[in-house]
Amino acid sequence: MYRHLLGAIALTALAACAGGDVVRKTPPEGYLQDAPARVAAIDWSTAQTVEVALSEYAFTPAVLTFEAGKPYRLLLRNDGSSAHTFASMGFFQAIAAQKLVSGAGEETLPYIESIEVPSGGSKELYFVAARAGSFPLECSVFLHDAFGMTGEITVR
Ligand SMILES: [Cu+2]
Repeated sequence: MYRHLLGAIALTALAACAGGDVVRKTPPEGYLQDAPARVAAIDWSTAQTVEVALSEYAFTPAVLTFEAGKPYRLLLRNDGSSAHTFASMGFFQAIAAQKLVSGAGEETLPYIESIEVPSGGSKELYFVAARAGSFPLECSVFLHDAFGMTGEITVR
């Protein structure tokens, strides 16, 4: 209970400095504990770019597929008029993230729960896919998932 409370306080503090992103510097339970070694083993010049547009109320494309062992640059672009998030805990637990780049700078080796993209803005996530599976994707802004802002991510 006490541990959970501390975790919640730490998360709130981190979220406040990262422009709406929920990111931690040490791997929470369920995340890849060996992410730094996986990131170090990759030739990042071979990263394939995948672009996803966020808008009211959709991800385009809404179905994403990545191959385990391959590096990617996921470019999240908000074409809408309000902030949206790219939230998929299962997916974030299945990857080793090298860095999350935004206009404000970059976070290296982030353990991500949610990425927020402001209206008109973009963020880039460099990651290597690791664990196979299918994971639900949603925008965590109130009611956006109910309006259809959902998707699915597969790592194979
Ligand atoms: Cu949204």
